[in-house]
Amino acid sequence: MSTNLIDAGAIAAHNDTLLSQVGSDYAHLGEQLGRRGIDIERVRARVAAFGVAIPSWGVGTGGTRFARFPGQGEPRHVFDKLQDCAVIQQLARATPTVSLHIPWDRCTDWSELRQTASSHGLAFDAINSNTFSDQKDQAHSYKFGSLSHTDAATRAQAVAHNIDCIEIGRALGSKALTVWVGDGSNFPGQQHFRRAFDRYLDSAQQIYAALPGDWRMMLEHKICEPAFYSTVIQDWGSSFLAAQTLGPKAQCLVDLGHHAPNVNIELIVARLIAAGKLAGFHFNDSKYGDDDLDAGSVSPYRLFLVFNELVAAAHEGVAFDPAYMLDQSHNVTDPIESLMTSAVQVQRSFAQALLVDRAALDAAQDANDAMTATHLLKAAFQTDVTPLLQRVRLEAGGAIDPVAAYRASGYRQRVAVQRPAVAGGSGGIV
Ligand code: LRH
Ligand code: MN
Repeated sequence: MSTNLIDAGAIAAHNDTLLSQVGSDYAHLGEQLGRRGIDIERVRARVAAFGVAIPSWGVGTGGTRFARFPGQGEPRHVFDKLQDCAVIQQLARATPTVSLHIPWDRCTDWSELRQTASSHGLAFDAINSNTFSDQKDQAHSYKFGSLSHTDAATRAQAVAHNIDCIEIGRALGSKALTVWVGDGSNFPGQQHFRRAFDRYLDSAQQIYAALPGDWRMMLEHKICEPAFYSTVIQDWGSSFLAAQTLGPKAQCLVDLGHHAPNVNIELIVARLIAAGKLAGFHFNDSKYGDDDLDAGSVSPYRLFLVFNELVAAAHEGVAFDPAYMLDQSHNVTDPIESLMTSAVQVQRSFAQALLVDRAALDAAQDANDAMTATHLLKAAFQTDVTPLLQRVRLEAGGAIDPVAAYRASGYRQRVAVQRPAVAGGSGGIV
């Protein structure tokens, strides 16, 4: 059983104050769903089995290019980050895995890290490489790119780093490598689009060749930033082309914030599912650019529509196994509170998508009855599944209200004493 960083007695006392309320709300929801031919216990079992990975880089306070304002008790290293992830899992019970980023999470003893994680009841999801920033005493700079750089030695350096990440992931029990590159250009004419893509493919093929048999390579597209005229893997089309070229172990990762405003992301998800190329997700929310805001905090209906595509495909027996991960930057909130709230929001969108009357929707679509079709989606989205999510947490030993239990625990104040204060400073997301 994992370590209890929050006193289990305090969680039980917290839950006791809400037990009867959750009981009656859950019974009422069950009755409502029953009238719609939905067995709440079946939905609860599906939701209880659902988990989303925490980005290790999200447990520290994030920032922008302008500034970063660290909070109290900032994690100092990957072991502090794991401890904070354990608190999130202990209270919200929806995040059994952590996605690491190298070299931000570099440590000297990976087996010790793996043991620490399992002592917290945590495992490792995809490992993220980083060829978008230069490390101290790095031979070749990534200023003008990495896997697609015009200089062969720089490309080789970037390939070697990704292969190093695979070795680290193997030591941690991870089964996937996420490759996001910032490669691109800021001026028309600066980059030869086709040659840059060919160089990227040549480098990616060398990384692909180093993948263990049961691993996946997740290619993450992004419309802009840090390059602001063109990006080598700019959209799902470029990512799909690359994944097709590389082979069956290469798939496309959808970061919700990596698209132009108002792009229909749920349609992209449907295309990638149909092509057997959906790797998974980096969930977050955005209003303008890659804002990395908390998932579902701005457009919860959009998040629901993504899950509607996932649940519809699974319902129709399409075989796919997307990785669910958060990727957010917490600039003004306690990261632990944001990550718990976002994990529950993602869980909520999945639960709501399970409530869609698929047979009625299929019939309405076949009959071109647009009003009935959209009403069927809204009926699911507008169902308050809070009592179901509370029940899932309660049954799993978590807190009915994770943020309230977390604040009552004084955990942040406790780690603030153990972890020296970090001065504010220049920008950067971590
Ligand atoms: C790029 C990105 C990528 C990570 C980074 C922290 O914007 O979404 O997934 O490597 O954020
Ligand atoms: Mn991402």
